[in-house]
Order: sequence, then structure tokens, then C-alpha cells
Amino acid sequence: MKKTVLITGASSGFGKACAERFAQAGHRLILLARRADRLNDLAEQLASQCDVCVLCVDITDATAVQNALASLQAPFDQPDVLINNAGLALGLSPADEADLTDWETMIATNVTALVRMTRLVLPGMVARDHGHIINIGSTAGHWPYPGGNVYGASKAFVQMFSRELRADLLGKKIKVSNIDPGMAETEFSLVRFDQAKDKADKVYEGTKPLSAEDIAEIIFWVCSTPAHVNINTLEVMPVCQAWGPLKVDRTMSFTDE
Ligand code: NDP
Ligand code: 8X3
Repeated sequence: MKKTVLITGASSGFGKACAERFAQAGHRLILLARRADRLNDLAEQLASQCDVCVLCVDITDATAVQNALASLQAPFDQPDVLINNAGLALGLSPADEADLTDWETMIATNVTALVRMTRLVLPGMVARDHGHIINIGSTAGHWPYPGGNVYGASKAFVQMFSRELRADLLGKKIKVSNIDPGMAETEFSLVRFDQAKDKADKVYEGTKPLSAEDIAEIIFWVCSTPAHVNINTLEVMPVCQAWGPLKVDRTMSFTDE
């Protein structure tokens, strides 16, 4: 069955790879992001494989998002699948030094905008008793690391929100899935380090990270399971990544001892 798939953050990384993967299968696509040139190029690239429409909006702008969704014409106006993928990490500073504006942007994008998009699309899915929401979390939402602070917390929110949605939607034929990738080479680190390519490259140096296509293939599969099967959550890492032991500081002394 041809599905209408709304992908946020479709201008690069996982979102773009998802667009390419779902286009291969002939699904109808709604591509959302801020960079119009990227989206238009992608739409042109995919136009021979599927129907595509583009929404150039900042997902943190509530009015723009509402207007963009309202502007969708049939048959794009009834998404079967929402891939809540747009998101970002900004900086890697410890909590007492981090830029407060960066924190607010991460919460606005990774949490508030994802919640808003879900709330705007969900009533239609409920009315049609059909749909699938796929939220992109992160291993950072499970496993803290120095400098992860608000980014990790925002992804922990995504994981719990996905579960809460499932609880609310029980009895309806609407699926909710949460995908938590580990280290994947996209524009993620360039964005995190304010376009400093040397710093971004260091993250992946000497590794074989996940690719955007690896995650897109997994999302495509999650979306292709039989109607009665719901993948709740999937954590995915490259083989070269795993957990370290908990850190212990051996230099501290305490005056009350
Ligand atoms: P990219 O930076 O390559 O892609 C991020 C996408 O989000 C871009 O298309 C960007 O589009 C879009 N986006 C960001 N802010 C906004 C905004 N305000 N409005 C609209 N779109 C926005 O990174 P990834 O593909 O890696 O990231 C995709 C998701 O995966 C994110 O949620 C990220 O947190 C998560 N993730 C990434 C991992 C990794 O290691 N790469 C691992 C785990 C999770 P534009 O700039 O054009 O608006
Ligand atoms: C992206 C993975 O480990 O850089 O969510 O936070 S990590």
C-alpha cells in the first residue's frame, strides 16, 4: 500500500536517507526542514520515483508549522507515517558552562517541536484509526556522558513520550516506535560544533560509525511490519561502540570525615 510519509529534518542525515529509502518503495513524501535549497534538490531527485511535496519551515515556529500543515492538499493532507526526526545537539560544555540559549534551542527543537508536530498530526490518525509515529531518540537518552546534559535529557523525553503515546493509543490501530541510534556520521557533529569540521571529523576518526542509510533501512523495516506488530523501541550502535565502566574520582577529600 502506498503510504504518505511526513519526514521532519529531511534536508540531511537520517531524514534525507529515509526520504530516499521510502521513495525507492514508491511512497508519497512530505519533506520538512528549514533549508529550502536542500529540500527542493531532494524533491527533484526523487520526483521520478514518487510524489513529493516540500514544507520549508523552522519546526520551532508554532505558527509556521501549523500553517504549513494546513496548506497540505489532498492526498498529502493525511499522513500515514510521521517520522519525528528533526533535532540537534549544540555544544559539549559541562552544565555550569553551557550556553543557555543552546539549551533552549535543543529543548525547543527536540522536545517542544516534536510534541507539537505529534499533537497536530495525531487527531487525523485517530479519526482514520490508522497511522504510525516514529520518534528518533538517541542512545544519549539512556546513557549519560560528560557534556551530553540537555541533549541527552531531551532524548530521554522522546523515549518516554513514545511510551506514553502507546499507552494513550491502546485500542487504536496506531503504532508508535522509538529509534535510538548511537554514533552515526551525518551533519550532526558539524551542527554540534558550530560547523568546525576538524572537531566534527575527530568524533568519527578511527571508527566505522553508523551511516544515515543504516538507520533509514531500520526505520523502513520498522514501518513495514504487519499491521498487528508494533516495534516499541530499538537501540542501535555501530559495532565499534559500547559502554565503558562507571567513572570513579579518586582525588576528592571531604571535610566532614
Ligand atoms: P543532521 O544534522 O544531518 O540532520 C538534522 C535535520 O534536522 C536536518 O534536516 C535539519 O534541517 C533538521 N532540523 C534541525 N533543526 C530544525 C528546525 N528548527 N526546523 C526544521 N528542521 C530542523 O543530523 P542527523 O540526521 O544525525 O539527526 C537526525 C536526528 O537523529 C536528530 O534528532 C538527532 O538528534 C538524532 N540522532 C543523531 C545521531 C547521530 O549520531 N548522528 C544519533 C542519535 C540520534 P535544516 O537544518 O535544513 O532545518
Ligand atoms: C547522537 C549520539 O552519542 O553523540 O545522539 O549523543 S551522541
